[in-house]
Amino acid sequence: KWQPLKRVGIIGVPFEKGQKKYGVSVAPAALRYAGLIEQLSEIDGLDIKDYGDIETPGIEEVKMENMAHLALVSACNKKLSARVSQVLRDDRVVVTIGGDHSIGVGTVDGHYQVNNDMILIWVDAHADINTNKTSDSGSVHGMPVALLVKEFSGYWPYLPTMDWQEPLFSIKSLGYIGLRSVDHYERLAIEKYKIPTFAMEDVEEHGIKKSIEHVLKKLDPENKRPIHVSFDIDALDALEAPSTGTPVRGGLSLREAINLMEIVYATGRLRAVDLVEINPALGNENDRKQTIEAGLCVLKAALGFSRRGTAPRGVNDLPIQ
Ligand code: 5AB
Ligand code: MN
Ligand code: MN
Ligand code: MN
Repeated sequence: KWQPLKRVGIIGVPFEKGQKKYGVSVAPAALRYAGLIEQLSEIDGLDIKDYGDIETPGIEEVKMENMAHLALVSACNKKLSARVSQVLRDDRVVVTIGGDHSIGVGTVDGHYQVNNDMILIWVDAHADINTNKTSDSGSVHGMPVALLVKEFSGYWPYLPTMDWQEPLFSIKSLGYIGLRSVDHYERLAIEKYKIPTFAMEDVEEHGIKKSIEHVLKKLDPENKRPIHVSFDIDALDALEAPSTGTPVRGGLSLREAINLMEIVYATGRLRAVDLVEINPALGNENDRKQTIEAGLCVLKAALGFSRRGTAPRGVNDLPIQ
């Protein structure tokens, strides 16, 4: 009964205050400049609408222990959440281009508002499930999952400016793929809450196809729940996607990431994809080009691009002379 939705809505989020390096906020412009809309439009039958960028100027900072720029992160995510809900209500798959991964708070919150039965696949080298008590960096891009899940509310203090966001999403609806740089308390959380996790050694053992299939089956044995994939470009091997703030060697190949997305697409249940942490200011010209190209390949696979190619519609012979 599920069919891939051929209508797509694009949101750009030029936001970088969830981490410390300059440049992630340039990614939406860089991807658009590289031909994001044009390339997606070439996919058979896709109807693309660009919802523009989320901007939140003039927000006043608040102080929060070991949590940088909370008020800015909060304001951006509040606006983003509303936009994500709007795109889904317009009956489109929402594609959000970050920005750093702190924007996962807004995309998942906005998705949950519309589909409260959604499942979340976090594809990342990192687990992003630190609280301000467990984080070594104090950067919110390492905390979005902890902010989102209701099971974690007791681990947070009162967070000023975050009243709009009620964590209702359950950790039981979350799975991980690609992990290889997990902090100690993050690992404790994964074990305590039995989060279905295919870290790199598990991908090694089962292959990427079985890995994503196992996670999907575990979270949704009846194949009936909408899917949200939050894809951090650093899930890819640092040699394949070098222009990112926290690169880690030994990650997914682009081929594996494409295959993962193709499998999710084929379910017909993909309703939201985030592509985050591309930082065009890091590395040289070639690094930047390679990283952006990899991001575009991942998105195209998620939206039904076929590596086999597609014959022209309604035509059954080559043009005759
Ligand atoms: B990313 C680290 N766990 O909390 C932390 O890129 C890294 O969104 C977070 O996955 C990486 O600072 C955040 C050490
Ligand atoms: Mn991340
Ligand atoms: Mn990461
Ligand atoms: Mn990163």
